[in-house]
Amino acid sequence: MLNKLKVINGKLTDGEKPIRLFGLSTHGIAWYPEYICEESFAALKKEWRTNCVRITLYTDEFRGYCKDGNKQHLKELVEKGVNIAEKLDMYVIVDWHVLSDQDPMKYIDQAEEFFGDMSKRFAEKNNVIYEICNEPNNSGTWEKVTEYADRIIPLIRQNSPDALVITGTPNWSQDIHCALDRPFKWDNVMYSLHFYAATHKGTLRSRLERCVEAGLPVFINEFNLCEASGKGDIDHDESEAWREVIDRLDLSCICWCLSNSGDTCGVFAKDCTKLSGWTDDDLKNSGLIIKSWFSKFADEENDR
Ligand code: IDC
Repeated sequence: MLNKLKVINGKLTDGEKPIRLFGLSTHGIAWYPEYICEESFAALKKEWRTNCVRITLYTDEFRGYCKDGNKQHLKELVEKGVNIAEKLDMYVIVDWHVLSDQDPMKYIDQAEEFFGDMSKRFAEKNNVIYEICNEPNNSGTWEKVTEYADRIIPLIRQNSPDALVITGTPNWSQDIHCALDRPFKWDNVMYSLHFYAATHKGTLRSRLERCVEAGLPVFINEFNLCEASGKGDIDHDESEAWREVIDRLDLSCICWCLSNSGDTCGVFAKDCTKLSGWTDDDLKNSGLIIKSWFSKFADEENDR
C-alpha cells in the first residue's frame, strides 16, 4: 500500500521523505470515460512512468455533475478509477472541476453530498487526494473559496482524517498569492497553480517562485504547453522555462489531458483510439514532450 501523503514545512512528502507526483489528467469523464480502465492506467504507469492520475468531474458544463450528468454513473466512474489506481499503486486526484460555475459556493450543497460520500467510500485508502475546486474565477473570489473550503474540508476529514486536500485559487488557479496572504486554517492542504505555457509566462513563474520560497505548498495540478484555450501552438521556450522551474522547486505536476479531442492539449492524435501501447505516432507534440519530462522526473524520483 502507498504511504499517506503529508505536507511538511510546505513540501509534499510521503510521511517520510519528499515526494513528487506527476501524471495525466483525464478530460471530463462524462465525455471521455474510456480512459478510466486498468489498461490505460497501467500504461500510464509503465509506459509514461507516472505515479498519479487526476480524475476530472466537470460540475457546471454540459453533462456536468451539477447540471444534467448522471450522478450515480459519474460517481461509479470515479470509484472505478480510484480502485484501479489503488491496485496499481498510483495516487489519484478526485477533481471537482469548477469552471463556468466560477464560484464553488454555487453548488455547495451538491459538493457537500459528493465529498461526504466519496470520503466515506475512500476512508480506508491512502492513495486518494481531494481536489475540492478546480479553477475559481470571476465571482469565485478567495473569500468565497475559503467559505467553501471551511464547509467541505471538515466533511472530508470526518471520514478521511488524514486526506490531502488541494484547492483551486482565484483567477483560474493563478492567484496563489491570495493563499500566501490568507492561508486556510486547515493543515495538509496544497494550493493549485495552473499554467498553459503559451499564455502564462514569466510573471506567473515569478509569483510561483516567490510563494514557494515563502513556504506555500503549491501543486501544479493542471498544465499544458499550448494556449489557455487548450489550442494554438506550443511555446517551446516558455515550456522549457516552466520545466526548469518545476524541476528546481521540486513540484508535482499534472498534464491536461488524456484525450484525442484534436486540440493541442489532448495528448493523443485525433485518430488514435488505443487505450495503451501508444507509439510516438499516436501522440501529439504536447504528449511527446510531456512524456519525456515525466521520464526525467521518474529517474530523479528513483534517485532520491
Ligand atoms: C477545456 C477542454 C475543452 C473543453 C473546455 C470547456 O480542453 O475540450 O471544451 O475545457 O469545458 C482549463 C480548464 C479545463 C480546460 C483547459 C483548456 O481547467 O477544463 O479544458 N483549461 O482550455 N483551465 C485552463 C485551460
